Amino acid sequence: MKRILATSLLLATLSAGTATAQISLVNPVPQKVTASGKGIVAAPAAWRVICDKNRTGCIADQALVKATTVKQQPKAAYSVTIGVKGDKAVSKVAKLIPAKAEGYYLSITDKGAVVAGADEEGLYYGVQTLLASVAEGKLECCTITDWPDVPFRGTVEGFYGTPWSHKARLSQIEFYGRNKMNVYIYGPKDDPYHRNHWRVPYPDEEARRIQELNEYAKQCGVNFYWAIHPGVDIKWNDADRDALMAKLEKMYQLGIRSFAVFFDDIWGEGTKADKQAALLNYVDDNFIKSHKDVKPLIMCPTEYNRSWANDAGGYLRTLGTKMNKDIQIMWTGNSVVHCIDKESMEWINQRIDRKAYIWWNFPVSDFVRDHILLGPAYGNGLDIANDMSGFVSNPMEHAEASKISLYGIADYTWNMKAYDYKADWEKGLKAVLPDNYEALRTFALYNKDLGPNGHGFRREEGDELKPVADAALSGDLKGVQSLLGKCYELRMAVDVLLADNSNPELRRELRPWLLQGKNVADYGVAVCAMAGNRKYPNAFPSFEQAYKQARALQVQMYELENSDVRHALQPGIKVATKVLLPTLNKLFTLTVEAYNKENGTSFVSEAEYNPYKIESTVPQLALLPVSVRGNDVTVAPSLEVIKWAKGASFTIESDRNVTFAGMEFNLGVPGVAKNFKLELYDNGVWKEVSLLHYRDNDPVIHTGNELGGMQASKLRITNVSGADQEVYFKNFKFVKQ
Ligand code: 14T
Repeated sequence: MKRILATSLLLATLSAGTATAQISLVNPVPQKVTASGKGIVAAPAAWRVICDKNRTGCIADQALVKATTVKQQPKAAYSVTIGVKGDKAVSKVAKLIPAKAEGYYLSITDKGAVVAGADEEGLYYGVQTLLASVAEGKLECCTITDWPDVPFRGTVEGFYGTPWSHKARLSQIEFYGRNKMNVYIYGPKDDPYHRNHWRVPYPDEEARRIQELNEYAKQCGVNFYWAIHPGVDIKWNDADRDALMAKLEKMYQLGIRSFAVFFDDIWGEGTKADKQAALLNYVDDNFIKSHKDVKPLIMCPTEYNRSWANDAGGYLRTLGTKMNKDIQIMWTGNSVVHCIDKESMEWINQRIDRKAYIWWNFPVSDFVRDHILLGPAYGNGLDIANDMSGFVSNPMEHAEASKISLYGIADYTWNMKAYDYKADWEKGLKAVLPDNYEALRTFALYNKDLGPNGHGFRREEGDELKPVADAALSGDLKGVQSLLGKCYELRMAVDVLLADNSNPELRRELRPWLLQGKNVADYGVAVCAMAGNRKYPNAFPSFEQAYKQARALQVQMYELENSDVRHALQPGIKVATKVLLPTLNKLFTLTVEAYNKENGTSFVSEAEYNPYKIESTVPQLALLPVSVRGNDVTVAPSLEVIKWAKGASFTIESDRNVTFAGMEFNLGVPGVAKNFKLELYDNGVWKEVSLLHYRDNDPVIHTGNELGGMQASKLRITNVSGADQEVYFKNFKFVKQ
């Protein structure tokens, strides 16, 4: 008896275990799933759809028509009954439908399925769940009750750099619909009709494309928000108010029904809270609300994060009190790039007197263009669903690659408490590249962190590698072997991905990093061979040969970083920077040093050579990377407004004397050269070099002729104006002789 009980318990657990197999294909994780009836059965080859007449052709019905996994056939035995609360077709389950916006009830048996939405969106999501769960040809008998935690979920295309292509946008929108995200905010900084020429209507061609995106978004249950960015040069007068209204009306005529107005990253006249509030109230009263079918207006404030908020100035409180309550206000958190927690939500909500609409600056990489970010979306509080009105992610200009973390953001915003970012990441990788998931996973392990950056935002990378790294560096040959194994693994993954044809767009985006990944992996193999040779000379290539190869790969890594595949503005292609590459570099150095000592040789033991380092009392400049290409030494530009306090300075130090040929830099503001002093340090003395602009309206700062031929080991720029300065850091370069 006891035995039978144990066996049946075991069976029950087994089937419960496998029972999650189908539903685990569903993203986001549903709120409530109850296994029922027959467990897992084969999916039907075809099904017939039953619904009220007026429901035929709704987006949920369309999604079923388009589905390729299971065909629709009017005589099929398996029935799929769909409807919205109040429809006859679903009257029997009406009571089971959750009373939540976008919620649905779904029942799956071996005979048929019923999908009943709280509204049309809910029905659409129920159908998405059904479709995802049959994706592998099986069907799990269960009932699901589901709804989203956050009312607005999705992305804002709000990065600097090359805007997404039309094709990429269509693919994104499809992906959002499938993963139950309902927002796409169109606001690419480099679309002239969005920002610099916001008053000008789109030319026909562009207008048609926006229209097509909007139509497609409707079919996918996604609200296409069109954003305008008028703050750059807006005048607070009737003419500009009317220009704004006219542009919005034009977009309405194209079919757009959701709008946003951005005031980020501007200065001067455009930044005034009372003016912004008055203008947006006008837009809200006379445009948004006067059209019955338009979604609530979204605005991005100028002080969009806590570190920029000047509480005494009252900017946020003014928006909070003066701006209509149905206008949603965006917020990036405690700084420009930051994770969000309860305390920070409370801080902002109090000030704006409404729930903030989160603009999360991840996985955006426009400030670290040498990295690609393929890691999971983690770090936001799991208890803040009720503190926000929406949550959108600002992704990378690499649209396809961004889907890995966007998949997680869909899951997080739908069912926050259940969000398990590690499990989600695995699912996301599978969703993006089902055919070569393992390879993508291996490669992604080395492309998570951002490296040092001006926002100080870092991500976990390579924790799982640390024990292997420590063992290898302690001289344990087993450790070296394991490390070698990791390098082979990376090498294989890269080769597979370089030839992957199942997602060519992803391959195109990843290519520079794949090529660098190949270099890193090859370098690793060479370094492990050097270390292995020290213990087992017969089992490895000769030390000298392996050393030569390792050096050659160091050069190849450097050359690739400075080749045409790199980004023009922020050069470099960085892979595995957090643990793997530093480990290989250390192992290289240790191994060469030991070899030199034993053999009296003098092989170069330095692995990574950068003679320059920055020191600065302007915190925003202190972390910028310096890169060298030929005789050019450049400091990466920053996107930020730089608060350069009076007396604060910026120093570049070299580990040897440099002979200067020329220099120029650009602080983005004409006429500021007189506020700064340039000095070179040679042999214990600082010598001043003159600074000038060539033209009055040209912000580029040049140096006087005396610079040519001067020698120095340090270069320092100081704000000597006697006042704090707000400038940019657009360009910085000097040339050696
Ligand atoms: F509007 C914002 F919420 C926002 O984040 N704006 C920009 C965004 O377009 C950009 O992609 C993102 C990441 O670089 O951060 C903002 O860009 C900045 C960041 C700065 F620190 C622009 C100027 C800055 F000073």
